[in-house]
Amino acid sequence: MTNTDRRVSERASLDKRDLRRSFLDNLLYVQGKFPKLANNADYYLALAHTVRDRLMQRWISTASAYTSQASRTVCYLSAEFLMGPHLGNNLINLGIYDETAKMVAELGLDLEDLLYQEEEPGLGNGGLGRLAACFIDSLATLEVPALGYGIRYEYGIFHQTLVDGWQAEKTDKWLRYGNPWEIARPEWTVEIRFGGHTEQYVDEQQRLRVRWLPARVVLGVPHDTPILGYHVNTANTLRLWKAEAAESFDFGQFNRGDYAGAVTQKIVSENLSKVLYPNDEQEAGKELRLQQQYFFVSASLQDMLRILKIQGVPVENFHEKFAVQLNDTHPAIGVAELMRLLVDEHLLVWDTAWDITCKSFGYTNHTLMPEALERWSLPLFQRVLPRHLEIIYEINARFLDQVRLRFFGDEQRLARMSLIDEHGPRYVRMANLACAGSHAINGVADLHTELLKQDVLKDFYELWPEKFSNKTNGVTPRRWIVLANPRLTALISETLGEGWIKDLGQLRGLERHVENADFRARWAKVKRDNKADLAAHITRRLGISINPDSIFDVQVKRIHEYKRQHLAALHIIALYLRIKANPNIDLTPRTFIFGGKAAPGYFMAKLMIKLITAIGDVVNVDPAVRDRLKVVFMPNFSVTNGQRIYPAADLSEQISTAGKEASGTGNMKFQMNGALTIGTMDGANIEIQQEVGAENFFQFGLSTPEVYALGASGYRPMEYYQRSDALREVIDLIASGFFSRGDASLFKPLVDNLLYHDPYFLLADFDSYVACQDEVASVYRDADRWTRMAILNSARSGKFSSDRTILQYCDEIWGAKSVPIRLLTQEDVES
Ligand code: HBZ
Repeated sequence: MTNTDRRVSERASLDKRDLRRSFLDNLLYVQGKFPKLANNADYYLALAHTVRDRLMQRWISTASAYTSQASRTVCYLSAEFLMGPHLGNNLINLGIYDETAKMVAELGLDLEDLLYQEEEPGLGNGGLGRLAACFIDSLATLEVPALGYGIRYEYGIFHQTLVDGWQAEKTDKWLRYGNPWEIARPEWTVEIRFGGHTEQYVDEQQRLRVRWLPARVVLGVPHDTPILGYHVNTANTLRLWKAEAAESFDFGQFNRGDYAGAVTQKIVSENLSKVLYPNDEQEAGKELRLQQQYFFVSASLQDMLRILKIQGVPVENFHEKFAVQLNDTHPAIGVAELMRLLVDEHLLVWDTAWDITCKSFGYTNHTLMPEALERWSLPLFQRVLPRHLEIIYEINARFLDQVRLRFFGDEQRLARMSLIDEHGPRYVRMANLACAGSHAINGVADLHTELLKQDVLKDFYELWPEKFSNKTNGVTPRRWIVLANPRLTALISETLGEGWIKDLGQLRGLERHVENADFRARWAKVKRDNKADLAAHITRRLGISINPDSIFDVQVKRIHEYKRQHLAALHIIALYLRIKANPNIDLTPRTFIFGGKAAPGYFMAKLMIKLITAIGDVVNVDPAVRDRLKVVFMPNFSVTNGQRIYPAADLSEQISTAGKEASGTGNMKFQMNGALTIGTMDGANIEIQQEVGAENFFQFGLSTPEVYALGASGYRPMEYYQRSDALREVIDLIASGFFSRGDASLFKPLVDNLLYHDPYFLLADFDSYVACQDEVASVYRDADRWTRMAILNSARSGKFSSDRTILQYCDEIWGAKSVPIRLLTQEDVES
């Protein structure tokens, strides 16, 4: 080997000595530091580059295999990818986590410290964005050709701090110190057009065509991140688009002397990928959001057409090469954009183009809340995407003809199904566009899919029942067990071998060990150690001391009324009142841990955070409580924080109003890590209970039909308040100003909302919830029984691996198959 050859293979080598050499080299040549001067941030970046080098051979081998093979590629279009930190995950998937920990330890460093240096890419709000991240992990692990397409937001989800118990938002400057995981690909830049008008013309074949004359062009520059599968050679690509101005200066304006005006144009263009919108805000008027959606969808579809061309595949075969999945309606404009590209640019006839479009797209719905269904006001839409509005009118005309034939004379149905809402001011309905242009429509849990068919998408189901199917969500066990919970991973692997990591169903093997007292003791110790770690972290960060032997009762997720964090708050107050009434009461000690962000414009959610922190301020210091209750709100819940929290939880709170939570995925992360669930019969909770058995699940509350019936019969929350002494005392205590230093007005909006409206039925479910929590407390006292239940919960969590979910999408929607990757050698690459 020549010297250069050795350098190249050393950079791909997984051998510990080579890792050390590369690590120190990168510190020198990438960071420009030597050990004496280097800080942990330098060491993190040196290590990140060391790992990235080792991904390259796999990434190139994968790209090369995909270029030469005719396999179908999954294109997952999502406005959000909530990835979490890459370094630890890549070490695990490469199989060099332990080697690397030893290597850095020999240099006097702690791998965990280095991992925590990484600024996580928080390019998502919550479940929907995190689902996309779990899916691309599973696609790579299952060796399925796939591309994730999204937006490279310069600012991800805001950073949450607490100021006097209120949420405060700070911008998330995740790119501040650079991003070692991405590679910009300016050579594949595309142009995205906006605004202007259209005109008709006659082409050479004397056919009438439409030309779009945009007012503005923005560039989309792809930034690629390798997504390595677990213990495979497949490294797929997450391709995120950054917006740039078409010209740094508008020379026309510059020459006219308007330097500032020219620069303003540049800023306007680059705003497109500037910031992630926090959800739950009124969106219909947000022009920039529609522009963002079109920006990344158009860039992605153009990119697919470029790939098709390189491979010499005719555009007529687009759908054979690509399965394009719409992660909710945010990318639904893709239906109209693909039609435009095929008809206006590639000159296909309408019917052919429509056939290709419908065969390419699948649509996943993530919400039942009617107010969350996306729609854009017609004038706004017309202003931003004039050509697409014409295309949508044409799709709509043909679509409604079909409906008219099937449902003769049913004018109301036509009005409901139209892609244009004409009830008042007119809107484009994105869910209707997604349904019309997709061959497959799916919900994300059994109940959710049933409710879609019966309610939100009923008309579409009646027209096309064959398009509908369920795909229950899942989460990746690589990040949520192996990386987050090394102690549990070691115990399980010692017991079952390592096969479970890629085939989570194998966890069933743990059931055989439930009756083994030694195994139970080891299981309990893992949980106890994880709890001690989290307790220490909380004490360090928040100065609250915590008893690791108390029940860790955890609710982490976005803050929303339908998720009912305030129901948990009412329960805490009920326990507090019991102590006040009877100071020596024998109460099972509990630590309530909350985490989650509220949309900045969502007043009630912010007030819920304030209520929780206010309860903590009282309960945590009241000597009468004698440390039996602690209330902690952990600021800035994120993927990174989740990785500390799930492994330490005893009890998982999944207490949404039945029929409101499409699926939930946090519920699955808790279950895998051996927490028991207290939950309503909502979303995937139902399937979790089916798997673990009713005897291993704490169920409470109204069912969906009961919620509907109560709502229809005229729900009067005040009656529940009057009937239940415990409930009345709790509400009265909040209303009195006890938790707000005597200021009775502070929580009045929340209290009044519960007493007079209570749209999420907290008061109706309160007694049932408290009784169920009493059962939790009593079971917890039997430590052995609790541990058995915890083991069974993990053992029966196999269904909720995202590998299972992805295999179902591949078989039933995408028609995609695995393509194993052979590692290219240095000679292959150079020849
Ligand atoms: O998607 C969530 C559902 O609430 C949850 O039940 C489900 O498990 C999860 C994955 O299927 N939905 C979201 O997370 N939705 C958003 O984050 C969202 C983002 C932008 C929006 C609207 C919603 O404009």
